[in-house]
Amino acid sequence: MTLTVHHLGVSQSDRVVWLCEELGIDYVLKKYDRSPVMAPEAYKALHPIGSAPVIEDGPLKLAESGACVEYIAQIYGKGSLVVQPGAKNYADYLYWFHFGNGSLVPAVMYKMVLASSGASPVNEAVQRYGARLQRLLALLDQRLGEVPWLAGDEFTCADIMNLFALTTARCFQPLDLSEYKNIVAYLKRVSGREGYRRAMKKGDPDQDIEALTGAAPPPIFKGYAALQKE
Ligand SMILES: N[C@@H](CCC(=O)N[C@@H](CS)C(=O)NCC(=O)O)C(=O)O
Repeated sequence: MTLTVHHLGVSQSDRVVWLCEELGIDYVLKKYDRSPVMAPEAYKALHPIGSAPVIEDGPLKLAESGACVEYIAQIYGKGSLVVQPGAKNYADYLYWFHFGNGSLVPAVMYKMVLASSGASPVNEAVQRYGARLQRLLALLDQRLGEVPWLAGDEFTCADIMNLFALTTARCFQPLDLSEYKNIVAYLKRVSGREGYRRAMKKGDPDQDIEALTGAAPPPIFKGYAALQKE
């Protein structure tokens, strides 16, 4: 069977391309451009939810980043980049794997939605969700001061699940990470990985890796910036 990864440009399906490159597996990459900001109709038609990522493996069609990442790592990677039950860092792996989509991405999204609604910076919800994002980033920064990768000494799918919020998501919601020194050092480690560089070159060749993984916010996605001005 052939694994097909449907990748929407500048989106969280970059995780799946990255995983495939880290694993060095054979896959077909189908790319779609945002139109102008959301997924184009051809992408929406892939799955009832219409959001990226979507993968296909023979008759199987699967969405949700966490499900796609687990499926590929287990089926195609034979458990590579996964920490197995019984390992001393198994619970760390589970926690940080789910931290990405369970807490970090939603916190960045709340900030983005509130900002685009025009809410004042002193609005109670803006303050509350801003404080939540800061707590999450502080915890992440503390963790990365203790270990090089989120599950411990080794790079795993937990890293793959979290990176989007720290890189590509900042093309929609500016986030300066300068005060989080360990996160900044981590992003530098990620940017040095061959698998990550290959994935970005194949999936999002127009994105500047150095800008995405730097402390300062990367440039806002063109279509989104135009929408904000309307
Ligand atoms: N929890 C889902 C979220 C998927 C999601 O919202 N994807 C965004 C890309 S960052 C998307 O498809 N946006 C375009 C659209 O909804 O039209 C996952 O991790 O797969």
